[in-house]
Amino acid sequence: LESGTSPKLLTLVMIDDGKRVLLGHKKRGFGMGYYNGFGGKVEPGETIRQAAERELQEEACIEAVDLREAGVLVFAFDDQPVAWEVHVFAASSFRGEPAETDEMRPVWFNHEDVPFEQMWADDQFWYPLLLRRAYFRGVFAFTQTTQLLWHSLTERDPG
Ligand code: 6OG
Repeated sequence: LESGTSPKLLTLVMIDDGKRVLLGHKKRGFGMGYYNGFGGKVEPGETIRQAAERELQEEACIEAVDLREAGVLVFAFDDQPVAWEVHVFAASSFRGEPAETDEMRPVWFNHEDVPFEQMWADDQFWYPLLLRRAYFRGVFAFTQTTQLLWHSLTERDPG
């Protein structure tokens, strides 16, 4: 493989206390205007888990207590040279108080009120699996950045 073909690694942390989920309203950059979990790019020299912890601290000002691997999402965009591999983590408890940052405004949603119409189109498919703690792997193809063309979602053993 050419060096340019390896996927870009990112993280996404979902805080879910069993009744409510904490989402951030993204104020700038990629996915602006959408509600999403907290995360970003894995930096050189850090593990994927460390990146997840760092981004949660940077974007929501909290530290997860019981961070677990929830699944992996692969995004292919027709206008991006490489696929994105997003490692999804979940936690039900955390230390600190969620606070607004330059990037995100945190908002709690009851499970029945999760605003899927203001979220990335893939979320409605994998969120139910996350809630019942099924480890998932999804592949999603997007065009014009946000239009979902195709997807595949499977449950599997972690690892
Ligand atoms: P920064 O640009 O903030 O990292 N992300 C997505 N999340 C979902 N649910 N669906 C998508 O569909 C996504 N594409 C990217 C990964 C971007 C953050 O947004 C997530 C990161 O947490 C395409 O550094």
